[in-house]
Amino acid sequence: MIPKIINRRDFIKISSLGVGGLAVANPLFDWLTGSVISGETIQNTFKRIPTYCEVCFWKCAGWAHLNEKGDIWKLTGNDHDPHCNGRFCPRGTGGVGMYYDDDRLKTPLIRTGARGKQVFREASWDEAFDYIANKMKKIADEHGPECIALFSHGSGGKHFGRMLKAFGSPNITAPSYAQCRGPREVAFFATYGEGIGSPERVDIRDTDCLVLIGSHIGENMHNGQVQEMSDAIDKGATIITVDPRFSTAASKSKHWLPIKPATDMALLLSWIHVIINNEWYDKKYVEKYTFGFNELKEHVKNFTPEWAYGITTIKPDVIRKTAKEMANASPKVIIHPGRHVTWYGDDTQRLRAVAILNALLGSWGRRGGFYNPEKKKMVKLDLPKYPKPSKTWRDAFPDQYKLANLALASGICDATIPTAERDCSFKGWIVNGTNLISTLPKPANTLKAIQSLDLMVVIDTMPMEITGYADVVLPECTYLERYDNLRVSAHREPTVALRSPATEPKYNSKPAWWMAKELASKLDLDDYFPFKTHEEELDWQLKQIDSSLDEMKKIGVKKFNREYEDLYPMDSFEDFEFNTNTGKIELYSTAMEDEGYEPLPEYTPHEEPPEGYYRLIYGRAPMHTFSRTANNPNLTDLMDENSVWINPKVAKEWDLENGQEIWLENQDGIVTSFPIKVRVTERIRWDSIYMVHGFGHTDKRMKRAYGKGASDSELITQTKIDPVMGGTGMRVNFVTFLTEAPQKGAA
Ligand SMILES: Nc1nc2c(c(=O)[nH]1)N[C@H]1C(S)=C(S)[C@@H](COP(=O)(O)OP(=O)(O)OC[C@H]3O[C@@H](n4cnc5c(=O)[nH]c(N)nc54)[C@H](O)[C@@H]3O)O[C@H]1N2
Ligand SMILES: Nc1nc2c(c(=O)[nH]1)N[C@H]1C(S)=C(S)[C@@H](COP(=O)(O)OP(=O)(O)OC[C@H]3O[C@@H](n4cnc5c(=O)[nH]c(N)nc54)[C@H](O)[C@@H]3O)O[C@H]1N2
Ligand code: SF4
Ligand SMILES: [Mo]
Repeated sequence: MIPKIINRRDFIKISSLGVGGLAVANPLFDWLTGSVISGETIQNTFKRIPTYCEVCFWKCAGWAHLNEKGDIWKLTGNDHDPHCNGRFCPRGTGGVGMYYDDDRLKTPLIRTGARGKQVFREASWDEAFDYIANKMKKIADEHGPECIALFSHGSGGKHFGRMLKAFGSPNITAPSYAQCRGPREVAFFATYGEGIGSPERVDIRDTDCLVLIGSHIGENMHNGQVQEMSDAIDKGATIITVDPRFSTAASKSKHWLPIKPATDMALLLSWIHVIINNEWYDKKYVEKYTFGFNELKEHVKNFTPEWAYGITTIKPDVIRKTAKEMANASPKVIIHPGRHVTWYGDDTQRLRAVAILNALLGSWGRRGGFYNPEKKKMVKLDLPKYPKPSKTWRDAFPDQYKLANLALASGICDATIPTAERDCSFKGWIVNGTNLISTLPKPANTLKAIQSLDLMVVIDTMPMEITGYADVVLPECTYLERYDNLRVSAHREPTVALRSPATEPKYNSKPAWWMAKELASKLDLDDYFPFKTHEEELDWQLKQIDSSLDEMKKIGVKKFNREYEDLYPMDSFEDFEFNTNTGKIELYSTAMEDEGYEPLPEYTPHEEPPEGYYRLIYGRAPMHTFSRTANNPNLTDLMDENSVWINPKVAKEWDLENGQEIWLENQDGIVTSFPIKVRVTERIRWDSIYMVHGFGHTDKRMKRAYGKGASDSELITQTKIDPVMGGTGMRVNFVTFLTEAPQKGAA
């Protein structure tokens, strides 16, 4: 049972503990409600255990506090962790709800009925592993081990990845690339020879001007960034937010540019035009470090603010004024690269324009711009060499997506559906910690791929939709009940953080490390897991860097000195060779040109909503993470459904009222499974509607989440694929409203 301490009232009390004075002094702390209790100030704690949070991938390090009975009663941030500075966000604080959730997966399951019908029987771990190992061997014999793919988001991916590479498959993928930040990494790599990484290397703490283009920090609760943005505002930084919606960030901004969606490229090109034409760029920096300035200047000569106005609806004087703000702050200015950037299919090019703008303003490698992160170098485990695979996912896409530097989740999904032309089709999926039904676009496509598999294994903590399609479901214990790999993160200073179990795994659940080792053993791959326990492995690793498991259990986070004093390498204007073909920051990208892509970003118009339809845009709510928190008792107490934001003009036209339940239907006639409540608000443009991702769950085994709100994923039946790296642009769907319940079966 859930201990009393985390009932609704107490949780909200915990969440707002300590906010008091700060909240008055700085309304920005409203965003951080729940995050301002520090691990050092807690009373009533009998014992505290170090961990890092798994509620999202910011991975804040903190403490699980136990009471005298040994129950986990509170989670707080670790003061020495740069990801969180001692404060968890509301989701992190509420993470304990994942442990106490009664709907959790409790024991291994083997499917007995048709896929998706959710007829399972309980099985022992040994039986489940035998089943999987036999199927894996059969697939390897018949098709090759490369025909098994791992989809993973989260810590367990590393363990299953080791097992799969040892088995002979390199096909390991995460939706956080082709459905999230892939285009950004490719664009910055093409420009600077380095990606952005996570946590983003943005020096918001010291910036004078932060430009957010659809990056809704404050609803996107990436902890350290929200805190730094709040501090920057206190210090007088200018915030410029470009968003068709009046986001939380927009409400804290000096300039809100309510852009017509899908037209950001025109605004970016016009800003570049203005900055070059007025000679507002950092001349010394551009001269010393960049390549292709003259080509860029020629390229943008016609992209005037007047031209952009016709496309973006942003007035020319606003474009000029905001460009001037950025120039005034240069080099302490950040045009934020965003994170979920797979929007319209020309995303790599849009992010190239962002990278170029930063280069013109001299912000890369400068204080208040982009810092140079450093990671602690770890000693690798001494494992046998992995077998050399004879094919990879890439073979399914000859001559496509040539700059993709990681495997595409959507690509492997597509390649699983058998066609006459393809020879690299997949026969087995291992799915860990990713609810592909709501994560990949085009759910019907995902289901088609799943139906053609010989083996589907799902490792999860919850009976999410994806588990309903598995042959074998393996219940993982939550992050509060297990060790995991060390968090070795790149930041201003290198840090290493430990996740250790605060309590025994509940029910018959187990950690991913143990599952991967046991499976490896059934596959005769024991040599790849040379340690008896994960604990031993971690202790060995820590000892190589002059620490130990004992030490880390006491401190949770260990900071190391930087090896090089180059946090802001370009501030000194010393010579620097960038990891690009020319050794310079490539305003003109030779890498793109070599592969047949536009070396300078071009504006391409995107399709507009048909009459009576509105563009579907989606985002985050501060108290939830994707679909993974939808059943968390603490967080559903704070928000248990999403709503659809509709402009008053549109609401009037359709005669819609605040709070009214409607269904959404997309351009392909797909209707949401459940109704969603209308929120009439000026905060959204008339040509778009907005909803928070992660709701509208269809799996009845999740009692709190089932049928609450609607799913944006169901409506994403069209994508625009980025030709450069295969990202799936998902904001190309249009919806209309149904005020009556649709006929049964219509959806
Ligand atoms: N329609 C739509 N699609 C999107 C997005 C969107 O906004 N809208 N966002 C995109 C982005 S930015 C990203 S990064 C991806 C995110 O995609 P995912 O990470 O796949 O997100 P979730 O749907 O939350 O799936 C997480 C799964 O992990 C399980 N889980 C949670 N904790 C654990 C654990 O400790 N162990 C195991 N084994 N499982 C665990 C949860 O129960 C859940 O089933 O989605 C992308 N797809
Ligand atoms: N609370 C919470 N925080 C999270 C997450 C979470 O699930 N919950 N997920 C994390 C993850 S993995 C990611 S990737 C990030 C995602 O967060 P971000 O990278 O910040 O944002 P996006 O999801 O790309 O964008 C959402 C915003 O884009 C706006 N928008 C829509 N269309 C357009 C357009 O055409 N142009 C412009 N300029 N704006 C547009 C929307 O109105 C919305 O405000 O959030 C992270 N933080
Ligand atoms: S930002 Fe919040 S949810 Fe994400 S890791 Fe940190 S505390 Fe956890
Ligand atoms: Mo993401």
